[in-house]
Amino acid sequence: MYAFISDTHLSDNSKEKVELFIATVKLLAKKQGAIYLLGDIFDFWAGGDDLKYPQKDVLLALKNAVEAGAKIFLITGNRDFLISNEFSIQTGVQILPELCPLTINDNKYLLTHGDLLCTKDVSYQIFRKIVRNFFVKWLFLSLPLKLRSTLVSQTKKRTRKSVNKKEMDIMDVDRQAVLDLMSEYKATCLIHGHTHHAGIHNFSDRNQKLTRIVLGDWDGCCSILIIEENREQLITAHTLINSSS
Ligand SMILES: [Mn+2]
Repeated sequence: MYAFISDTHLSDNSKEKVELFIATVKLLAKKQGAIYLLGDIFDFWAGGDDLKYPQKDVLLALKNAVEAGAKIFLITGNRDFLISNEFSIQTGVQILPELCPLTINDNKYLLTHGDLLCTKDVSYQIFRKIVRNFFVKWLFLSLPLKLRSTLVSQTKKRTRKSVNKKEMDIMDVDRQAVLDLMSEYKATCLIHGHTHHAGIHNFSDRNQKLTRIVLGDWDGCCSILIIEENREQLITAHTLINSSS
């Protein structure tokens, strides 16, 4: 069983979500599944030394799941791109590149967080390039944790303001960017999150049938994509847990 989750945005004011996430990971580990975390699992990751709630609990849950036999992979999102190898050492979770091909039963999937696909949001793409620069990351991580936390909450406030002003269309994925990446990786199904608009979109390009599966956030539908026996199902974490109890 393959499970895909993104945009849980776990933080210290989302205890219910944290518990649901931990229960989900535990259950998937029991089923010996492969879990793909596709970014923005944490509302913000300020560095490996920021181990207050919920980071500590989540890390422990992931470590236990790996020890119980689950294979867990993670692609970072725009909120938790500072997750580093240290995280991998602490948990046993394998960190994947921002674009990751995956073949399941001869089906070619491409996994990504999704922010890379929003090419119409030019100001965001510039910001993305700057903050992901190695030197900028190093500089930020060498600041004291308290200062990093202050900077993070200020940036979050500012982003919320600018997001409110931007049109929906600009912040959604760009069709051409999707087609280009899928053809580059010869993928027939793209799985991503980031936009929080859960759904399965079937379309075609040059006579080829393609699919784009968008994972939802965990404020609304708490979505999980399950791929099992060649079947793709977008369900809620609650449905998964209830169906197994
Ligand atoms: Mn995101």
